[in-house]
Amino acid sequence: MDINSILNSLEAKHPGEKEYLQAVKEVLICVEDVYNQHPEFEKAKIMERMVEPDRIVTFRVTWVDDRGEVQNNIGYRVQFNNAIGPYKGGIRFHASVNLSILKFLGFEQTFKNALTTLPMGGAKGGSDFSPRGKSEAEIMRFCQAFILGLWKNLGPDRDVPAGDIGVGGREVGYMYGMYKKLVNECTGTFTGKGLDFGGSLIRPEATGFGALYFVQSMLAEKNDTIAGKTVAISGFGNVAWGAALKATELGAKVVTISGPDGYIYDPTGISGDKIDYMLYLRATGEDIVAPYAERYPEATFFPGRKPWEQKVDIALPCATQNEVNGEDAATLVANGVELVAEVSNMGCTPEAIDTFIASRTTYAPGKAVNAGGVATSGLEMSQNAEHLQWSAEEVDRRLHEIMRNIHTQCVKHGTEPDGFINYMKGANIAGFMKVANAMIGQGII
Ligand code: 2IT
Repeated sequence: MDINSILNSLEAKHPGEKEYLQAVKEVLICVEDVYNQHPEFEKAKIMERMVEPDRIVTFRVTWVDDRGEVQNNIGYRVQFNNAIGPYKGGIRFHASVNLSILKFLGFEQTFKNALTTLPMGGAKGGSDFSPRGKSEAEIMRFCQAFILGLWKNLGPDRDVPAGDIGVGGREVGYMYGMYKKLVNECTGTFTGKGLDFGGSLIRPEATGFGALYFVQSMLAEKNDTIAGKTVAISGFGNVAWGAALKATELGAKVVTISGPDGYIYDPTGISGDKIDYMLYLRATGEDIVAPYAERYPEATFFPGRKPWEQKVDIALPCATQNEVNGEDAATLVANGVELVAEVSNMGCTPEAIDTFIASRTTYAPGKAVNAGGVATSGLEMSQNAEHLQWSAEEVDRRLHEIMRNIHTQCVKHGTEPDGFINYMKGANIAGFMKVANAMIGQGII
């Protein structure tokens, strides 16, 4: 495999798609050696096929706002790869959404879903619609209009969307409601649904819980535990909430959360009702964390800054892609951070990852750490298919087992000769091998 020629040709075909090219480059570098040991991959042009989505659907989403004004947004669904199972991945509603971001997310999702061991292919979708400041009625009308443009491409054995940034239980409910009305069938087809209409217990918590189970395994590998450690979390959405809950339950102290307006440092620990308050902050729809410091005077708000400047034992980026850059990573390392686990997708820039790996800081990528979310979506699909609902204990037990298994795969494929575990390499190789073998088994299609 000639990495440079694949990247050059992708750059020529998709100029300016920087997040997508960044995600592809990371995987190519990590799997190069393994790939070259398999002449059948080269012969079947597996890599050239894997880096292009199977299909991209784009559509205009037209809706009417509360003032009666007509609004237009763009909707997308990137069906990246279904070698392992139906397309599966979240929907993102955010002003920054573009094709490059959804292609990077769909590409990552393909390997992440492979790591879960469940039969799910990779996809991602979304819109440049910003939920910020929108009324409940506007959000419902937008979700319905979005599904009018997409429903023909979905189905329980074809493509099963879920939530992501800007899409939570409420939005999934509105999209699923419209989808069900159009197809007149109660097949699951969305995950992250409400508990009363086919949703799974633990799904809201699953991304954060799964991440902390993964962190526990990473620490156990170093004969360490999480109790008593200080943790910096970024973001204040669903993922940050689940991570804060589980970290606190396991005896760690969460000292930061953040929003687009800056970050909160609470040296007394963000626990108990303070974690519930994150949900309230999110529900206001204003996308700011500053009010936390007014409500809890022991905390300080740092406007326009990121939490990575605080001295902590563990850093958990839980907000969005590239939220930890080279400089942030250098600060974390200089302050003696012991472990960095990306809970957001591609939360670290390549410079940040280089800094962690060069300093032998224990670091793991989002596609391994945050796979508990989509894994629990897979469990929701199983429950829907058998028309049953499992107990919270049952779902949590399976989630725990899946995260332990992903950790084992990373260690198997990522342990370097000096004993350092390169989780990025391990996750990429394990995910890649499963997708590649599935593609080989299904012929040239
Ligand atoms: O990035 C992700 O894995 C998600 N947003 C969840 C996807 C899913 O289908 O549950």
